[in-house]
Amino acid sequence: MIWNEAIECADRSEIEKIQLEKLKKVVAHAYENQMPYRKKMEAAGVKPEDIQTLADITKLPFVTKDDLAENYPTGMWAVDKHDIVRVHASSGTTGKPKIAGYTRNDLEMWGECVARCLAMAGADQDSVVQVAYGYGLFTGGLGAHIGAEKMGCMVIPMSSGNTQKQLMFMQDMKTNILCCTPSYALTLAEAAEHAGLKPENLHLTGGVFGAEPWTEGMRWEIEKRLGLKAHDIYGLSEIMGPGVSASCDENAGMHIQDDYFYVEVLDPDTLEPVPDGEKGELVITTIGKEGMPMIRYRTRDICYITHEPCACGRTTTRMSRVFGRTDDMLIIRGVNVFPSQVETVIARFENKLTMNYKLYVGREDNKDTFELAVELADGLAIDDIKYVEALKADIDRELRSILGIGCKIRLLNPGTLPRSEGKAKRVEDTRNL
Ligand code: DLL
Repeated sequence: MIWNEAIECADRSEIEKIQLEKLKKVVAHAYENQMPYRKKMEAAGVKPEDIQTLADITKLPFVTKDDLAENYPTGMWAVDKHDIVRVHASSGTTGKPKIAGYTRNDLEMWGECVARCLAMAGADQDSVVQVAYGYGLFTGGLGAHIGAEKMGCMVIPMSSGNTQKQLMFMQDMKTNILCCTPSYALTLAEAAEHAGLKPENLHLTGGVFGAEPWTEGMRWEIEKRLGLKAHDIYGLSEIMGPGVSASCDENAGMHIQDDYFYVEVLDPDTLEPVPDGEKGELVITTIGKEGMPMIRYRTRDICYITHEPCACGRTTTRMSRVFGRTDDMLIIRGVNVFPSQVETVIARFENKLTMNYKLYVGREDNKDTFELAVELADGLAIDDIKYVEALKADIDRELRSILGIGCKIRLLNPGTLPRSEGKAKRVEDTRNL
């Protein structure tokens, strides 16, 4: 099913007409109501009336995650707080998150975008949709939820974790659409196998998996082990959450909701556009959002796009899967982690730890592993087991409160880690994603 054929299959010229109209509107809105962006426009000497064609977007300044940090918590909001009805947040580069505010219209738009994505995965009004993304500040749970509800599905708001219970609901409620991270889909597959369940004992037909990088190999494995068709869904909290784009049955890239997001792919060094089919940094302009419009937001995600129509009949712009990032953000068990956040925690133990640390990220039994190795300060005894264990517990508590996930901690004698001779290599990620 195509949820909104009029838009998703419109002529490109029709789509571009809508985009231009909405681009002009959002630029005027930001200029009037988003002071940090107005300042940027003034510094660049550009006014809303300078936007007369879609190509004029290149006259506009970029927004980055630093703008969100500098204007923390709500300086990038462009409406009165009274009009914000929902808040979500994701990791910032330090202890403070990036906070997004949504108006009622923004939530309506979000539901529409996600409904389109669910339809790509075969969902309809009769579907039973099990949402196993986390509910809370993370956009995954409530984002998938709002789209499934809009579609009129029966939504099971499981949130993540509780794997045995997930399997019980899947069988007893005859879940046919599963929404979760691809790594959690594999965990569920493994648990199902341990419980002696075969794909045919489940009723799954489609999966809507995203929030972290994954590979074609993982997709095949999930499809085989859960007996469903796996679809990729992309999004980010600053822009909206899940639903910016998703893949259809053709598995030929993710369809972007062109009437809500205008995308550019730029060379991350020169910030010049690259041709369709060439990899670069995805830059997104929200052309329908009120609460926190983002103009030319540098996602740091690497992908390519195409404007060719898809065999499914949709004409929307398609993006490839995400190949990586231009910054050092890691996604571990679905949670965004910046090494700088870990550094903030280490710095809090200034008399006990040195700033010599290394993060090891790997994969065991389809689960991400995450370890912090850090050197003790000079003069501290590593063989005082009681002291070391208590210190580890303190570090773990602080890390959990900032990162939202736990981490194995290894304390080392001073001088153990190799010293940097240039850029310190703080992260060893062996997951090959
Ligand atoms: O991960 C939103 C989301 C929830 C998307 C559920 C899909 C499903 P954030 O926590 O702000 O938001 O993280 C956004 O995650 O910039 C990408 O680097 C990465 N990411 C999201 N979806 C995908 C995907 C949500 N399908 C960051 N493939 C983004 C690869 C993805 N990376």
